[in-house]
Amino acid sequence: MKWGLHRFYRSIIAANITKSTFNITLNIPSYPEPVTISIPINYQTLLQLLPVKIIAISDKALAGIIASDRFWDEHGYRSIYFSFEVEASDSSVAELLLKNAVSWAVQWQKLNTTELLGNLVRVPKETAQSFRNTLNMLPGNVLHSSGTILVEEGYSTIEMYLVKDKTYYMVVVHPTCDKVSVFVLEGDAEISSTVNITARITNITITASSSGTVKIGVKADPDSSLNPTYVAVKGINNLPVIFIESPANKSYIRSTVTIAVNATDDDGITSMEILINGTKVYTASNGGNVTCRYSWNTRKYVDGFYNVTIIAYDHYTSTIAKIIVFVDNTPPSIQNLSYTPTKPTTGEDVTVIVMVTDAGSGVENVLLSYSLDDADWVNITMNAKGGNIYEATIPGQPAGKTVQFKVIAFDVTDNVAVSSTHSYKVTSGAPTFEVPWSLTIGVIVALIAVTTLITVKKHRT
Ligand SMILES: [Ca+2]
Ligand SMILES: [Ca+2]
Repeated sequence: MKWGLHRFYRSIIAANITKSTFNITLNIPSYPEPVTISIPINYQTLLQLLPVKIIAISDKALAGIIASDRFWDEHGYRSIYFSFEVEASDSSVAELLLKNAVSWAVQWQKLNTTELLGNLVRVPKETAQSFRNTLNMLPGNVLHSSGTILVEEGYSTIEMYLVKDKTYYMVVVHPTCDKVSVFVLEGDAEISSTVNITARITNITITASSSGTVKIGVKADPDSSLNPTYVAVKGINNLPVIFIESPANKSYIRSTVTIAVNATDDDGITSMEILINGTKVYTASNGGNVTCRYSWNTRKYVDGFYNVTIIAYDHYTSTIAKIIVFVDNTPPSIQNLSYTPTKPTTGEDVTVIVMVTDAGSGVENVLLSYSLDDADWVNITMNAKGGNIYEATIPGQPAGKTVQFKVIAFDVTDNVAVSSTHSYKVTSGAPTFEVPWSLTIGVIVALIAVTTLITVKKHRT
């Protein structure tokens, strides 16, 4: 470590920070190449540890005293770190330092004077309020927010997609440094103004000359080593608009259906997803493809209700659209088919009665299909009689005709069920003559009348 802590310190304050990676380049004198170390940052932990205060530092920065006051936490504390062995000195100054350190530490008390911005960066309450006021006054929506660390020689990178000729506002909260500077690292944009809202808040206006990804570098004022910082970017961004062409909301579907979706957006659709009952079944492969068609084979799903969710993403946010559909791949059930009379004679109509039910989408249509002596089949619609009963009549036929018939039932989604085929042969009715009951009564009445007449005549003679 001959090259010293000082150089290591300089490497840290010259670090480049991208998203959650801290990239440090070390120039080790006896080593031919610079050594780059990438350290993943756990912002939740790191930003909570800050700030610590440097109470004193020696001329060459080789010795110092650092103090920390965790005053916002009910389990907080005060601590002081001496980078040298202060107790080894017999000087009265050393003793005073130790006494004062202990005295300060035991006076710890919780102070409710701060709040966590974005649950990450601790700032005084008035700074948090000014930050919110500043954001509220700017037009548009918050497109980006993050906690980061600003260093004085390197920079933190904020990456964004900017749309041509649109204006964006980057509000930076820097509770431990007086000034920040911002510059365009990559991309077609320019910083049009930098305004200090308060001592700890800076508003930077950025305009884009063409649409695309822009990398903005942010660094701290010189003489500020490591600074917890909160950044929010605001600009006008319209939400993606989704139009579901098919299937219709609340519709019944069967077999294979096409989920056809169209999405549009001011800064472009970056991707689109289709989810069925929460499971992703389709992801649009290329950005900017605003129409997607997904063939959904519903036969792989059991009958019932399904939520179809479409999510369309632009560069900052997303829109969700939902429909509900009912899958019905099960045909209706045909039961209790009967017909009367079962042995019709010449010209006698035959009535067919059947029960048809459908547990899914419901019965749409029931047909009676019949054929005379194997000729073409004729379909007639059966009448719903209530209680799932359907009825139709096969017209009377001449004797000798053979009639075949069956029932065909459709549900709302066009699943079809066909009954077994029944048949009967029309007879002439001649071989068995039966006297109708009314005729029998008439004959008896006539016989009684004749008998009575004869009896009366016998009495007179
Ligand atoms: Ca948009
Ligand atoms: Ca059905």
